[in-house]
Amino acid sequence: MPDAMVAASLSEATSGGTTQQVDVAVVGAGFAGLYLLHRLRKAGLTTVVLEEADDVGGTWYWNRYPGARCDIQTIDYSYTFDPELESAWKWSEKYATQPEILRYFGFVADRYDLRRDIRFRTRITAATWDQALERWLLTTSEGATVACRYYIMATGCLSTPKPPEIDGVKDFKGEVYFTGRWPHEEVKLAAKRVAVIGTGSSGIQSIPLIAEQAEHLTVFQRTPNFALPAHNGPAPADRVALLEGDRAGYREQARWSLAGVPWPQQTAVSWQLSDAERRERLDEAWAKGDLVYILTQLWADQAVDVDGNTLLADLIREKIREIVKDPETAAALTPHDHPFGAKRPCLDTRYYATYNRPNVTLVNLRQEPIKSITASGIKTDERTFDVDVIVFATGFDAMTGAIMAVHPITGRGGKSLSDVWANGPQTYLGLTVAGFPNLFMITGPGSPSVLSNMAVSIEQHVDWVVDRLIAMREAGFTAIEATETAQAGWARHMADCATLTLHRLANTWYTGANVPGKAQGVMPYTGGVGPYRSICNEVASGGMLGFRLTGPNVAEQCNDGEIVRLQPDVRLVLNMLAEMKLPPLESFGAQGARDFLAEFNAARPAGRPVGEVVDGTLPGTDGPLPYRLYRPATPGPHPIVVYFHGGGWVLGDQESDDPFCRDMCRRTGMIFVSVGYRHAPDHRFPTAAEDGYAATRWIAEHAADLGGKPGPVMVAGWSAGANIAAVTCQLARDRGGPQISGQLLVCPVTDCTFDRPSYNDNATGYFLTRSLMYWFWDLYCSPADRTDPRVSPLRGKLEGLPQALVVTCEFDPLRDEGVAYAEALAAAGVPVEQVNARGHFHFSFTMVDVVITGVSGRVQMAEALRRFAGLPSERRQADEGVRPGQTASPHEIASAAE
Ligand code: N01
Repeated sequence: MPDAMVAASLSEATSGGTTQQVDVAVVGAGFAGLYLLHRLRKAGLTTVVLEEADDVGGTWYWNRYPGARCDIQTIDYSYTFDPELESAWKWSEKYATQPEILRYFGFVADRYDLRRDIRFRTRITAATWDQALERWLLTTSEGATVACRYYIMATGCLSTPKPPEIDGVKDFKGEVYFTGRWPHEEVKLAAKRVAVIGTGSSGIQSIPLIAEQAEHLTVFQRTPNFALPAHNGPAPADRVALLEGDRAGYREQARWSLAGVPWPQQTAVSWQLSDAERRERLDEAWAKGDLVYILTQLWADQAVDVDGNTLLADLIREKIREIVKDPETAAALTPHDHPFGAKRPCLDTRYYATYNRPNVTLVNLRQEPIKSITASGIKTDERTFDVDVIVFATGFDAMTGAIMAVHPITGRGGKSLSDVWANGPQTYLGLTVAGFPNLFMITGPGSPSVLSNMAVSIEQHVDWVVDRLIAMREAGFTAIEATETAQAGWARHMADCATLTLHRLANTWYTGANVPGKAQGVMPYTGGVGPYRSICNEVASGGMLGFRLTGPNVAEQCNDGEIVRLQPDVRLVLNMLAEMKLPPLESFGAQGARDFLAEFNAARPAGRPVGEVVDGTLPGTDGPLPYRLYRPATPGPHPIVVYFHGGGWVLGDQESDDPFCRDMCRRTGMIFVSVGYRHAPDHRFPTAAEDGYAATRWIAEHAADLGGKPGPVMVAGWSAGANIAAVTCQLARDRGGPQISGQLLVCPVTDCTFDRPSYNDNATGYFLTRSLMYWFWDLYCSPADRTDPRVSPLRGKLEGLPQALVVTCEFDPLRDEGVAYAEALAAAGVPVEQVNARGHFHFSFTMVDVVITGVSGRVQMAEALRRFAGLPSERRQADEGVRPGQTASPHEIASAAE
């Protein structure tokens, strides 16, 4: 509806009351709101910003407590959209104080003349979508109502302070302060007895400064947090040189990094480093005083693997004990309930040392919870503390609070956002919500937001949204809305991403756990800033995938679908491979492809340590075959798994699936013997199959010599190796042994036809291509032999085979023949479990420590092998996540983690 008609209609509805009509209304004049206003104006869109405070600054306007500073280096925590702005402003410190940051926002507001479109001291009291007018109608606490075509929440993630949830706060006769709503006038704490409740970032930043002023400070701590020294001072010369040497390159690197700060991806894994090397890395990071560095740069597995994380957390715990003199206080300050980084760690200035001061007392609320606040102070289960001042550093209703709790938002058909989000926030890209047309959120739940440098994420969101509005205007569209399919797909992708990191293993404001009664689940996007940016770009370039666009004079456009169906790490691997623009593997020739593979494997993360790795040879039918044996660190004898590597009967050797064999050896507590069977084209069909059988027979006969348990063995394999494992089971049944108690077939080749749907759907773009498979088959097996069960086990007799686990991957050309084999085994009465790993590709499970989301599949494989061997289940809590065939919401993951 045109503006004039909207005006007439609104005038009637409000009985002539005033309504401000704009293209866009923005809530909040903080980091995001200011940049939005600037960009929207430049795009020629009339805009009003509504701000509750009486000046710009957002979170930096409200959080004025002593010690408030940013904890991302300020050179990274700045606008980057205008190089002239960058050179016009110089930060005075590595981590700027709140007053300096606030001055910066004032400077930006003045430089771009932003204040004239900001209505200060104005709260939105309700926002309702009027479908007939195609406008959001906003009622406000001050002045005219607003009618806008687009409504953008730039409300920040940590804007709504959480009530302290302690009885008796109103009875207290002394002074009460909230760090998130600190007074503008000076707060005098000298000669006063002060209590601080809460030891998150706000508490940890303010406690040392309050301790310096107060007569006595009592800190009430419920959960200790990890804090690292900031070592504030001038911006580090090396970082400044890097920035100034190539400003554009530096900023671009930040935009494509994982956390929004240009540090490279760490490649060394913890188990490759000695104790001394790990300690040295921690000492270096400790001296650097950089949160993102310590969160990402020590070793590659620190944020994704519980064991890798514990190594780091233990070193930090040592540091705390070194600083805090009283052992009981040190113990109380040392976190043990969450992995390092899973809860937001803090940067501090003399935080731990503050507890060595005679005027500071720590009260451990885990031992003596607060009962109530009284007129004179704080009462715990055991003691009463009389104080003059209470400072609540108790945090925020994070991520959703400012969007949802501040005012009712009513979308299409009277849908309330509070109802839609009752079980946790549902968004598409963290930017939009199905059922709420023309509503956008900047750094909303479902976007990297608080797990990133907010400056980078805000600019990316603002640019994406404004660019879309411009494109819509050019195409004649006036309304945009996410589809339910796209939103559900995003929830699935979020859940997949949540299994990548350890955030799911902590009860934090990231998961909503800090607010009683709030739905719980990992709210920020854990897949990283760069990957997220590429997804947003893909949505736009893919015809606004997952959005419905409408306009008065154009046909509706809806390119519906899910933007990411691959597991997040699989997507990264495939993108990386695509960028390498490799020639097809088969074009190298057999030896060239083997050399390439060896080089490729040399660059992967080293396999994890096991008890012992022994190389040997065993007698094959025509001479010795090499093998590599992986023995667990636990006392033997262990059950034995005979393993056959992948490589299309042409590539690979007994070492080429080394990380997988190590991982499975550790998970199962079993000996893995990886067999070096002979390869095509030198040794064609049925050599590989016969070698596999001969090796299994010899290993079973020599189990005790190898340190294994005498009795049945198990067989396992991946790809063509799984083909050999399956064939070995058939031969063992038909040739009178050896006894095999179970078969693990991972992405097996089971048949020689190439016409199943998965061959058509997944034979390009997922590395294992149709032409590569043709090449393998041609080198190994003549067409006349291909229906022989020794290469197409699906065509063999299946009765009487050992129990099986068949693992297939959704995006694998071989998926359907694996499924067919499992179904045929079941039909033949063989006990079989079949798992189809959603979002995975042919290489997912053997790319150990690269495709992190493959862990849950390998957990299932280990469980199956233990079952085959008659051993009890041995699941670790940290491995629990989404089973590969299933979907779980982030909320289910959090509760599983609990
Ligand atoms: O809040 P928090 P914050 N009784 O939720 C405790 C950003 N930030 O304002 O952990 C007793 O982290 C609560 O205990 P527990 C940064 O992202 C950045 O400090 O729930 N205690 C916890 O100790 C940060 O993470 C900077 O058991 C109660 C504390 O209060 C986020 O804002 C500076 C309680 C709350 O910690 C939030 O930080 C400041 C109760 N009833 C903040 N209720 C920078 O440096 C809560 N607690 C940029």
